[in-house]
Amino acid sequence: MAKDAFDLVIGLGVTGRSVIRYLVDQGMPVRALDTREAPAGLDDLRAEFPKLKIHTGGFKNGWMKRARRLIVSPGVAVSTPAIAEQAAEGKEVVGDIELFARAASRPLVAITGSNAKSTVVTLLGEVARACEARPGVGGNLGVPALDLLREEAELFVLELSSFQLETTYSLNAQVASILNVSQDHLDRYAKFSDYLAAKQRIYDGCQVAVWNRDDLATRPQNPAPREVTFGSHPEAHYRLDTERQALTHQGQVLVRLDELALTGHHNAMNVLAVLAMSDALGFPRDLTLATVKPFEGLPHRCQLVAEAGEVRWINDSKATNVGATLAALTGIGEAIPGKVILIAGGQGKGQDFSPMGEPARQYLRAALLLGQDADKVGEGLSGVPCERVADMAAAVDRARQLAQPGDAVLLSPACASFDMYSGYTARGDEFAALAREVSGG
Ligand code: UMA
Ligand code: ADP
Repeated sequence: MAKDAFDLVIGLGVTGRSVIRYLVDQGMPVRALDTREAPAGLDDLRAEFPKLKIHTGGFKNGWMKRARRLIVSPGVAVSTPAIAEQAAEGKEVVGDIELFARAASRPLVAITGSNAKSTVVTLLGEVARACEARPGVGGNLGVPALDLLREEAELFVLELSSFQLETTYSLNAQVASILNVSQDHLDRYAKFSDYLAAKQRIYDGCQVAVWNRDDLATRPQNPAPREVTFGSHPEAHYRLDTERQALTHQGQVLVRLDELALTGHHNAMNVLAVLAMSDALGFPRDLTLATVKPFEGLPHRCQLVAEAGEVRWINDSKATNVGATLAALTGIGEAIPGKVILIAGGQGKGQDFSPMGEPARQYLRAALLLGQDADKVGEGLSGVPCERVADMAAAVDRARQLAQPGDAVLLSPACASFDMYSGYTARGDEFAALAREVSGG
């Protein structure tokens, strides 16, 4: 390496910090930049790495040219001209997951999908823990991947986003899975096929591919050495058998649906994926089933937060795309005696909301729409009474007036929250607090 060569870390968020920590630990020369003038936590970063050269407020031309390698955070598009120019000149452009993949010496389970990643990663992590496999669990969810290398893990379970996969070349997972694919992040991808292609990279070099038999976009485009499927399709290896109301493997019942704390078709798919991956890793079935059965799911995902006057208030703030809201609408619509009052809207990320129209007409009493793209969501819900509301308090207040016994008030926005909130948790927390208030605590 040339004497003054350095790696340039782009983006000073959670990922950038983990990359800096990792490279500094390796004794590698590193510099870092952020396109914002004053990224959050800059002072802490300077305190942690007093010698680190940091630039803020844009791409520093000289550094971009002189760096031997660019390590780009997932929130920064590699198509950004300043980065694309360097890549075109042959400079190596990678992300944190590529560095992780090159360094990790333990087996890896890599999981992506438009929805269900966090649920499946968390549950598989719990299964691995119950089986004493000492998993390091993280990635797009929770601990950034490179920080996991500091733990004494025997197995890694990573949630990976399409953004992370775009800059990854050597994943070589033992088990890899695309759980499902539906429209998302179209503000970042020119075409849906680009998003899909990013997701497909998860299978590169994998030993076992676990894919969704009901969703052919999840099938590896290049055949994997071993492929295992899940779904409700008759040919799925791990199958939701609606007649027997059970999850089966090769026709044998593994668990009845009424033994699971998780509910809804989408969660049946999630449990099947976990069962398939657990078997692929050779974990004992009894420990796996004992872990899976009582798992209640994560907060902000179809979570019951209040109930009064026979009205249920359900927080599904993590539904930041149409696919997730569809799962909630049908799952909850089918399960309750009454109708659903849907609270939706926010940043639409270029999605088409019309797939929500049919289940909305079937299950909704009304939709209360808020945020930047409220009108676009409303266009997808033709035939459903829609009202525009100013904020969450107005939405909850109006929902209280509309709700009848047997109904559910569902926050499932199908949109990102950043127009009004710091993130989906802040949005869900506000909804839950208001729901408890109107339900009498
Ligand atoms: N930045 C720039 N220029 C830009 C955009 C961002 O300089 O054009 C800077 C920001 O100023 C900031 C930093 O980059 O300082 C933020 O980097 P980032 O946006 O890549 O975010 P991180 O804090 O590194 O968090 C990322 C993931 N965020 C995104 O992919 C947007 C986190 O997923 C993830 O938990 C974390 O890495 C650890 O792996 C969040 C997420 O929303 C939860 N992910 C998306 C999703 O789940 O839908 C993909
Ligand atoms: P991700 O990490 O991919 O965002 P989460 O487990 O956090 O996934 O769930 C995100 C949203 O997707 C929630 O609204 C949840 O109810 C919904 N969801 C969970 N599993 C599925 C599935 N299999 N299909 C569609 N939506 C799902």
